[in-house]
Formats: sequence, structure tokens, C-alpha cells
Amino acid sequence: MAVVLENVLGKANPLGDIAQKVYDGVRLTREDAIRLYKSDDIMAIGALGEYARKRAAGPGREKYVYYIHNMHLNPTNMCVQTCRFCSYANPTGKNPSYTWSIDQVLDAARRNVELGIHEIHMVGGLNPACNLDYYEEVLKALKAEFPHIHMKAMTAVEIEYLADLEGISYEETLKRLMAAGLGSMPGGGAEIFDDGVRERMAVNKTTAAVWLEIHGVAHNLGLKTNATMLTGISETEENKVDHMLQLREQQDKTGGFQCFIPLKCYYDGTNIQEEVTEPTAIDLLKDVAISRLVLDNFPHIKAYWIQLGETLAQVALSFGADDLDGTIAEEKITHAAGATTPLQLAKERMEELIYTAGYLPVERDTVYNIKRVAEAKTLTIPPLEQRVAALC
Ligand code: V47
Ligand code: SF4
Repeated sequence: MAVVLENVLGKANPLGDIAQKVYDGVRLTREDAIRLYKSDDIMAIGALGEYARKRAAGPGREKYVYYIHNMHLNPTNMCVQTCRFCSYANPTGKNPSYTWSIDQVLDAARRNVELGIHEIHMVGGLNPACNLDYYEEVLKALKAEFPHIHMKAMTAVEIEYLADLEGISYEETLKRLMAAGLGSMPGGGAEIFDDGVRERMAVNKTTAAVWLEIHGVAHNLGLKTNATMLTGISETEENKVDHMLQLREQQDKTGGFQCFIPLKCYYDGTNIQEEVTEPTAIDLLKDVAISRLVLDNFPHIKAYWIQLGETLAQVALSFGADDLDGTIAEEKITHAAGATTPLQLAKERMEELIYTAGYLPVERDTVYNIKRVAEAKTLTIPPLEQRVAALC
């Protein structure tokens, strides 16, 4: 095993051959990734993730952790789908359904644009009242009033729905939305690609093949996109590895993914809790580290603080993540399902989280152009083992 990793993992670590591959830049196989999931040596897995993160960052950027000042905007929570993990759409009593007019969308944006955001992350339910004309109008109205704001909007699931409603191709749908102001696509709707999990949890939802095809079409049109993976919905470790391998293969072909975001399911308002195993903090850290190692062609891995919580998100930065997502002025999807993370993290707090995890805050735009690198600070940080032990 290469000396640099031997120092971190110790001699004769059973993961030594995988460590050697990571050091040599050799692509990990399905079996390697499954062995990592089955291993209990969480500190070794984390050390490999951190090593791969530093190498992907490039010289001089080893300590960079990115974030963006943004808001979420969800114009409708009415949806023709019935994903069993979703408490946001098709709500009952406590969460009334809504569909915003263009003016209501603009009002919601205005409240947050005043705070100085650079990105609107817009996604919504599949609602026949919100067709392609509606989204073209929404995008045009937002861009007319806020030309400087990047619109990261529309999941592959929404693109499939709008294209089917209009009877046009995915390419035509994306071209019309781009002409109206679409700047990039978020990674939602991927869930777990395995057919069995989809059948149990999100029957009739966009298939893996179509999700990947739409991202490929977007990449070929010059759009950057992201990719997610939702855990805690009855998936196996093998399912997670296969999910990552399909993303890696797509990225080899079309190259437009910027970032992978492992998500964790919240269960309030759902009836799935008895059929699933809730991921532990260690499972979530493995998702971060193993995705960093398997997705060797993805530049960024996100620790989505809204779902992980601040402490686990900070530790995830030492397991391979290099992005904390955004300040997020409003979030509905995870909060509808019981997340209690405070909304709207001020930029100062975001930077403090990054500093006190031992990294250097870098404010970015949606496509990872650097807006500002914060001043370097030297802080005394408790040892990682201690911080991981506190999570268990
Ligand atoms: O696709 C649905 C998930 C996703 C629940 O691209 C749930 O930068 C937890 O995609 N508990 C939407 N999760 C969020 C998303 C995202 C988030 C942050 C950044 C980016 C990005 C994308 O939320 C959905 C679904 O997988 N979801 N219900 C739930 N109960
Ligand atoms: Fe609809 Fe998306 Fe919720 Fe599924 S996850 S019900 S597609 S809003």
C-alpha cells in the first residue's frame, strides 16, 4: 500500500488493495465498492474519501469547501405521482395544496432576492395546471425581473412529464425552457435506480433509463446537471453501488454532471417506516465517502446540511464532500417530512461551519465559478475520531 495511505490506514489494513487503487488512480470495481460498504472500518473509508477529495480539488484548493447563497422555490405541491416517501406533494389537512400564479412566484422570489441570493433552485409537483407554457412564463418573468439570478430548475422527472403533456421530445422541451431562462438542472428524481425499489416506493415514476437519458440530452445541449441518490427507502448496499455505477457510466458518455448529492429520507407523513431501515450516521458517511471514490469522474460531492444536520454535514467534509449546498432561504420537501434544521443559514454561519470543520469557505455560483475565497484561519479542531464517535 502506498506510504501516504499506509500512514493513515495502518499497515496490513484489509482495505489495503483498494487504498492502493485509490492512490494509483485506478477505477474501483463494483466488488471494491461493495467491500467498502461491508467494512466496519469507517475511519479508513473516510480517510480514502478525504484523500480522493483533495486530489480532485487540485493543487492549492485542497481545503476549499464550496457553498452558494440561494433559495428554493416550489411553485406547486400538486402531483400526479404518488411516491410513497414524499410528504410534500398531495398533502392532507395540515399542509394545504397550492399552485402559485406567476405573481405569487415573483413575490416569493422577491422576498429572498433582497437577501442577495445568486441562485433559485426551482422544482415542483407534476401538475397538469402547470404545463410547459406555465414554466416558460415563470422562467421568463423571473429572468426579466432578476436577470443576474441563475435558474437551476426542473428535474428529469418534470422534463419527462412536460414533454409527454406536449407530445414533444425531451430535447425540444429543454430547448424551450433554456430559451426562457433555464440555466442548469438539479439532481432530483433519481431516488434509487433499482427497478424493485422504484416499484415498491415510486411506482410509475420516471425509469432509471429515462432519467439518465434526459440528463444526457441536457448535457449535449450544454446544460450542467446534478445527480442525487435517496437512501432509507428499502434499498440494499448493492442497489446504492449500482446506482453510482450507472451515473459514472453516463458521466463517461456525456460529462455534464457537476455534483452528486446523497439524500436521506425523512418519514413524517409517510407510511413506509415499518418497511425500511433508517440510515445511521455511519451509513450516511459511507455514502459520502464511497460516492467520492466510485464517482471518480464527478468533480463535487455535496453534504446537504438541510438533511444531514449541521454536525454530520461538517464531519462529511472530512469523508470526501467538498460542498455544503446553499444558505437555502426556504425548503419545503424535507421539512414537510419532518426535518427540523433551521431554514436560511446566514452566509456567516455557513462559513463558520466550514471553518470549524477545518476547511476554507469558498462562495461559488451554480456552475462552480468562484465568487469569493474567505480568509484563511487556523483553528483548533477536535480529532475526527472524537467527532465521529459523538455521532454514534
Ligand atoms: O427528488 C422526497 C427527495 C429530492 C423526501 O441538485 C425526500 O443541487 C427526504 O433533489 N425525505 C429533491 N428527501 C431534493 C433534491 C436536491 C436537494 C439539494 C440539492 C440538489 C441539487 C437537489 O428530495 C427528491 C427526492 O429524492 N425527497 N421526499 C423525504 N421525505
Ligand atoms: Fe411528485 Fe416528486 Fe413528490 Fe414523487 S417526489 S410525489 S414526483 S413531487
